[in-house]
Amino acid sequence: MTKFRILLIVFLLGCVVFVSCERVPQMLEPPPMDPIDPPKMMDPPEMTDPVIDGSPVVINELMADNDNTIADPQGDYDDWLELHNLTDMALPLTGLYLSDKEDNPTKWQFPEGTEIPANGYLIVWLDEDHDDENATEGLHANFKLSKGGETAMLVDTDARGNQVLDSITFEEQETDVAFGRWPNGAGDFQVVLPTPGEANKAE
Ligand SMILES: [Ca+2]
Ligand SMILES: [Ca+2]
Ligand SMILES: [Ca+2]
Repeated sequence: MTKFRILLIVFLLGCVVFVSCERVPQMLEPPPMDPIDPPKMMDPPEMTDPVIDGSPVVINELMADNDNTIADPQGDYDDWLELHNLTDMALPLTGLYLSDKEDNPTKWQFPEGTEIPANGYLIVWLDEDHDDENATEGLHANFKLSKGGETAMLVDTDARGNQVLDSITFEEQETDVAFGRWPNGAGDFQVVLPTPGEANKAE
């Protein structure tokens, strides 16, 4: 009788283990998952106008046909362009470029040591005069501005990828008439009183 009970208990235990083992794989299976949304692409970053937005220095005024408004340090009445520093810090311009050709944005490079004063102005003579380019007085670029209209561009350094910092496309210009931002430093270009090296004044 005792032997029979032991056998019965062993048999029952065996059944319990067998059933448990059968169930384990089912229990290990992961529960069915809800379908997941496919990963979403990140929204592209908001594009901002690369021109002028954020540029600390802007093209502020230009004269494409200077007959008797202002002479360069060598005494020539040449085309000129005024840059304006919008910040409270003097900024180095070394390595930046000016150009009048969109397909050649690195046409003329600011020489070593060029700086624009805090909130200040800087005149570049656009005289295409190679003697003047080597002159110690004044900045002289290797192109002129066309009276018939064209584009002038301020372009960042090679290291920063030559991004266009500011550009102005102008139509035909009158002799000794200045074209500049109004309000000074921030507004659109319009005919202004010639104020090379100073804040622009409305005509
Ligand atoms: Ca000209
Ligand atoms: Ca000159
Ligand atoms: Ca001015």
